[in-house]
Amino acid sequence: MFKHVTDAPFVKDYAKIANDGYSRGWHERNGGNLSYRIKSAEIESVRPLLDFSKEFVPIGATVKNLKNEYFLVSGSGKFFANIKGDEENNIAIIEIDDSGENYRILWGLESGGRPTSELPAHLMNHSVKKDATNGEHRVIYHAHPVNSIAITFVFPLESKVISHLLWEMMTECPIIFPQGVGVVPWMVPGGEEIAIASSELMKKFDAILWAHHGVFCSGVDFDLTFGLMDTIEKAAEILVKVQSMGGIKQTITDDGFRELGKAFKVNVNEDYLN
Ligand code: 2HA
Ligand code: ZN
Repeated sequence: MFKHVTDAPFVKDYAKIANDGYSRGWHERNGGNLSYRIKSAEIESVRPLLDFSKEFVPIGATVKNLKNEYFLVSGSGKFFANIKGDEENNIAIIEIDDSGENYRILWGLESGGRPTSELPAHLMNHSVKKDATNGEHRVIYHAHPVNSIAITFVFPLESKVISHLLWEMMTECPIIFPQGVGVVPWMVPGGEEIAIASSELMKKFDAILWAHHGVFCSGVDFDLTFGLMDTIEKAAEILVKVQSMGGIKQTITDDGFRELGKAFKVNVNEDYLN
């Protein structure tokens, strides 16, 4: 049992990752959002500090398999720069109701506010990933990393093309994201349409590139999810540099990717190899 919600390790880990993302330059102003599906032992460890008196309000999506789950989420319009050290005003613990259609705030956003504008996309992605990974994935992370956005102005917006290029940029990429990266064409953010498009792709991918906007990643814990974002962004940065030096002159072959898959016991997505 903790004296403050902010003493709980899952809240500390959340704030650390938010701050790391900010330090990387991925969260200008209120850009990006982060959500964590809280484990039951973790929610019990802070339960006496939660306020169960607020009304439930609509999510804007239906997430039946997340009913009665608890999430730690960033606040709409809140700046990642401010999360660490001022958690209670910038993030919130929310509870999903029995229908999977409504949520209420149990803690946080003390000076007012709502959960992230991308709450429908976050919860629909959690819903898909909970099923697809037997409950293993708990983190959904959205950021605005410069190079990952930049490449969506130059290369075809096709999952196969972008995935293959990113794999080529760094030998460990096909091991870290063997399925590749899904690509969502440009859409208005914050709504149901982009949430549905993203969650469709999340059935297959752990990372999605939103054209001209940013990246969505899913993972087991904060470190792995942040690590995935970081790897994709680094590969995108190398791609920008290679392109700026005149483009690819030599690269890793597709048989090389197949050998990597064998050596590291991962299934590199054969649909994306030639
Ligand atoms: O400002 O990143 O996609 C938050 C966002 C919306
Ligand atoms: Zn965004």
